[in-house]
Amino acid sequence: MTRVFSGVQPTGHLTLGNYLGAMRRWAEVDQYRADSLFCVVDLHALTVDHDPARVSRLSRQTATLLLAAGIDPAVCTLFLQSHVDEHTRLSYLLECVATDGEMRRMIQYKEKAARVRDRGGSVRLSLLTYPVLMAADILAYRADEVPVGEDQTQHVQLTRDLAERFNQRYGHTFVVPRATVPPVGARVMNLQNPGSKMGKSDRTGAGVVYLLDEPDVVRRKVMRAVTDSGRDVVYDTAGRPGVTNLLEILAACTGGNPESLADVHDTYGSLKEATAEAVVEVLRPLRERHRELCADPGQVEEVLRDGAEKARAVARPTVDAACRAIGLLPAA
Ligand code: AQP
Repeated sequence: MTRVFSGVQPTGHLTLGNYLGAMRRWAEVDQYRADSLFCVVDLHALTVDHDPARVSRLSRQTATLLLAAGIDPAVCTLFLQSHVDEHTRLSYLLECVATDGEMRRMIQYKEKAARVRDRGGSVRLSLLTYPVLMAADILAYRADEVPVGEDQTQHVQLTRDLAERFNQRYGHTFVVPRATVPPVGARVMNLQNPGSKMGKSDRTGAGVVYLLDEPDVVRRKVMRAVTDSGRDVVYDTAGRPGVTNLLEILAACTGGNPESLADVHDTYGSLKEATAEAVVEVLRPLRERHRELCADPGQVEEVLRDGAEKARAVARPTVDAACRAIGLLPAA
């Protein structure tokens, strides 16, 4: 059976980008067709300046939102990365096959490091090595597929390179995984700045729809989305990024085709209204389920405890095999 692994970082409140690019597919498709593991990758949240109490809070909230989105622990495994030591054990072994040049070429590293430096901060070493830990997250489970948004495909390619290199040098140990991205919604852009990805670490949040935004807040953000000069609704990523982003969001929420939707709406106003309502409707059941789950926090903790146990049992034999292959003696 195909195995799927993917994760989400508790670095902020989850966004519509996280949902349309990744979580929705995990819940609606992947968990039913594959042996699936989904992980709140909390160690990755420590790679930038962080408030410990906030990371704890967001880790719980992220797990709760995954359940609210329909992740069903009866058919898949949901857990916290830091609860399974195999991730960090394997990460070190992979650091021994990765090169610093490879790390420095990662687009996300360059962007995030530049942001840290612009704010006068120092770049943490863990930000540079983050893609190796992500490779360990995936390879520990011998995952075949990694369903992600477009921004993560470079990291999955690196994971493939490291797996192939390790297998070649030390004997076949890892499955070489492949990224899968959704046909629409793979890169949801910021509503105020359609040249940038809608991200949860955005400073103002004005162009970001958060999954827990009230319906009126969602409507306001979409209605204030930056559009382009010109009046007609045209699907054109390079020439009309703002309008194209709205068409993509509308298509992802309604199951339509973004190019055909451009013919349905004559004005920016009509497109924005339709998009706002579609987003509100997509998020409604998720918000309701989240409210119910918050009333029973013990349930989420139990899911995470069971999930970590299941995940450990899958990861341990592979990580032990990697240790032996690279030359480490097993503990007596
Ligand atoms: N804007 C987006 N459009 C489509 N997919 C997206 N994803 C994130 N943003 C978008 C996908 O969501 C999954 C989990 O993302 P992550 O937690 O690993 O964080 P990230 O990719 O670094 O994105 P964020 O939300 O923007 O976080 P920050 O601001 O902290 O960097 C991934 O599959 C991702 O592709």
